Amino acid sequence: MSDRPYYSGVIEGFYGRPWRHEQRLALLPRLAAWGFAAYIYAPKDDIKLRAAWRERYDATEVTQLTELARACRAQGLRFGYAIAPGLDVRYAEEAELERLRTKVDQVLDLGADDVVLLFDDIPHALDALSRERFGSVAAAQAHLAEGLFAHLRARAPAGRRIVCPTDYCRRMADASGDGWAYLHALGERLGPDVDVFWTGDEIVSERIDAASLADVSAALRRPPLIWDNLHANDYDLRRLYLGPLAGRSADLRTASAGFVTNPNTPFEVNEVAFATLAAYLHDPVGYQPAAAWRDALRDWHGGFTLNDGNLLAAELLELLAELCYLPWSSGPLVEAHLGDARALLAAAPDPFDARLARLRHFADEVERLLLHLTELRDRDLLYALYNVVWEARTESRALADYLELRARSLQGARFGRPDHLPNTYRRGFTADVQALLPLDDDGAVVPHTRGTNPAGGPAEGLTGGPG
Ligand code: GDL
Repeated sequence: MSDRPYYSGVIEGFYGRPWRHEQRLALLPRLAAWGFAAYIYAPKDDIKLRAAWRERYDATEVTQLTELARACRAQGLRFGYAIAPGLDVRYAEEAELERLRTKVDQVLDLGADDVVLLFDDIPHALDALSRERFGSVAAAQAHLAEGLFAHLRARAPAGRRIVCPTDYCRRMADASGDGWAYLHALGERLGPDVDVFWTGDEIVSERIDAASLADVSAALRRPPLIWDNLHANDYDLRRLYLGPLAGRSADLRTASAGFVTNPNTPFEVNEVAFATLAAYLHDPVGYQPAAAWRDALRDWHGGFTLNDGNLLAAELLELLAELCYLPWSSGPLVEAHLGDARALLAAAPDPFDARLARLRHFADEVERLLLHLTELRDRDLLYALYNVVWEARTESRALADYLELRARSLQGARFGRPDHLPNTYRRGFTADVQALLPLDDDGAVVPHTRGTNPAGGPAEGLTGGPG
């Protein structure tokens, strides 16, 4: 076990549009109130953090980062700054280490507490000179890290120093051939005061527990610091995650050096991710996802004021969160509706089946949700939710309509929805490829073969067809 305090908080570590300065400033008091220890600035698309990591921040950026550092301090939060030189750094050139030190000095000067060196999502390859000098990626990265950290130990001894390895989850370590040797070599070379990030068995892990950390802790010679991507949505921007933290065991707390969450890219929709993580970290043993989820929604509800001054109906907020739940499932009631739809599709058509009426009502409710959301006073919140709820509305209506037609034994009739231009619904490059490569129930690709109906969606006739 490490003698350093448990590290907890939020890492703004996703791809896509970074949060705005005012948003970060607004977030910090909330993070402090939830009891988190730190905020880490790590947006992949701050160009000066990754692609142009050698470039110094300009005067405006320095002013903002300084304000951020001050605001963290005022809230009793640590301010972590991440830098990701790995796309093009030449490890063997000492001048590169000097550039890294100079850049990191700039953010320490403006008040950063902790420094994170990111080696995630970079090629597993070294330039010729680095290969010759270091022989392995681990040795090259450790040289750069320890070169930087030796400087930081002298300059900012109270700061935390964190590395994100190139293999940062079990799947990657298993897949890359020498992944475990890489982690072992890194663990051997990094000072014992350095923390190492780990996202679990997967990049987005359904479960993380102490047992699953045993071998990686041994390889790294330290308990990892959990970087949780449970609520990250940057890999599929058609989705949002508003379900509770779940699948993180109580024994994880003592088996890890800390826990930070990398949440949904849209700033406005992370209340549930943060509040439920806070509840879990506060009491990992007593943590109940369903109860924490309801508490979080209750606290978030005040943000859903409509134009007429009333709040969005509580059951609609719950429906919203159920539609956008967790990566592997919708919320329990929405799953029940999906189960009804599957059962109806498998049964003989029956217009009096009660499930049909329930699905019609469900489509009406999703419609009502979208309608009321458009009346939100917080327009940024609406825009963050818009696409996802719009699609949910369109698809739940299509499902109800299709099942209705089928129940009346009219499914052979081609119909297009009156509000769809012919052949525009579910089209575009990505949708077209998804139709060519549909998934089976286990998520494996089953290529569409001529004459069969692609899996994964209501069948014939819904698009109106090209003619
Ligand atoms: C990743 C990236 C992260 C991204 C996340 C989810 C890590 C360590 N790195 O691979 O920036 O937001 O997946 O897509 O998780």
